[in-house]
Amino acid sequence: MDIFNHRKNLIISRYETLVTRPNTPIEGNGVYERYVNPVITAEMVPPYWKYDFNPETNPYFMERIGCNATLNSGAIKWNGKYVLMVRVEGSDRKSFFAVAESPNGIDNFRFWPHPVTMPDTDDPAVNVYDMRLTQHEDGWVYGLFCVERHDDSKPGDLSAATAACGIARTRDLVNWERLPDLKSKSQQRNVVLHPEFVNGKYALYTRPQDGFIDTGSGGGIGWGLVDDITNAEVKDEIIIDKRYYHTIKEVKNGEGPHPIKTSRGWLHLAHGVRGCASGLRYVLYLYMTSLEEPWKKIASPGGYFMAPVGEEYIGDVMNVLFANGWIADEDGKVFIYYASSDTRMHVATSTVDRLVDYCLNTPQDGLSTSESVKTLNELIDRNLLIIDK
Ligand code: M1P
Repeated sequence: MDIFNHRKNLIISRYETLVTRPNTPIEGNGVYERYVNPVITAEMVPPYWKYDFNPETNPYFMERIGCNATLNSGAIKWNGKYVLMVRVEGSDRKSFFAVAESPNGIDNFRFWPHPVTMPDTDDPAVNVYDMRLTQHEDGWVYGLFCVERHDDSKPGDLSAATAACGIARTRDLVNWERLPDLKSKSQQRNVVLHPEFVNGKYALYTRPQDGFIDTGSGGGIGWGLVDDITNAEVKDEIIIDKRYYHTIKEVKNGEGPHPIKTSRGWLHLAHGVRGCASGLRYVLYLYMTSLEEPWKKIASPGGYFMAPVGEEYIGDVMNVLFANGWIADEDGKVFIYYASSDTRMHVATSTVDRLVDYCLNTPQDGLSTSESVKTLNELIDRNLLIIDK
């Protein structure tokens, strides 16, 4: 067989093996189950996105357009399928959005034929990433994402960038209407649209930050109301989930996907960041807010909910878990889609009941060693009474 057909068959067969391999859960700590395989990797991007399939122009069947990573994905249940809005990063470092769907949420994810063609605003971005999908009660599906541009106030610095919140909406996940970027007093990343109107207005979870990387004086996850989503402006922002010294969110934090409505309150998934000798460490945590007043925190379990394990530590940006998508099924099952080390996508499953139990019954961070040991001793003493019997 000639080299073209030999390589074409090999690449297609490897791809088919990967996208059809079954995934199985790993028994864990009772709060959630991880799965044996990642759900989407750069190798699961369709071969016809990477290779020129014409033997005349590509006789060696060489890759023409490389894919570096598949990461931080929004999620939505769509026509009965589990759909991810994947951040695909090319080997040229540019990210774009592409939809992948699975019949069961844990394996057999396949990309739709084309990536998303996202319209630009009058001020085109250099890079876009990390879309949060919200099926809003106004009838539209919104995608809020980070829009990155060079910071032209620093002409000599090729690493100087600015972050803003891009806003677009759709009715089919294919055709998008781009709205003006969010106006706010500071740079923004990790902005998320709440699914319901609050006091008749659109509500946003924000993450005010002084610079592109540093949150600086930005105190944590913010909350602001917007009168008109077609010209969105946050005039007043309050901090609803603060950063604290010597916690998992000392350096920064950010809202994940939009919260899930439960009978006990809004259930939130977020990421927290702290510094260590090897750089920044990103972990996931949960918290809850009041049903009636979603800006008021009612539960704040201490520590992280998920942190990297095994190969999750390794990738382009080490020691990172990041989540901006989850799906709650009507039967209460929850699919948590998270990326590890800015490289690949995974799923973990749980239920609304278990996650709410975790939030309401995990001790809060007492903010000192003494308080942590006191809390631990209380559990041990209660347990020893039971075990000794
Ligand atoms: O590299 C880790 C993450 O860094 C940023 O998140 P944050 O704004 O909270 O620091 C984002 O660039 C995110 O995409 C990335 O995964």
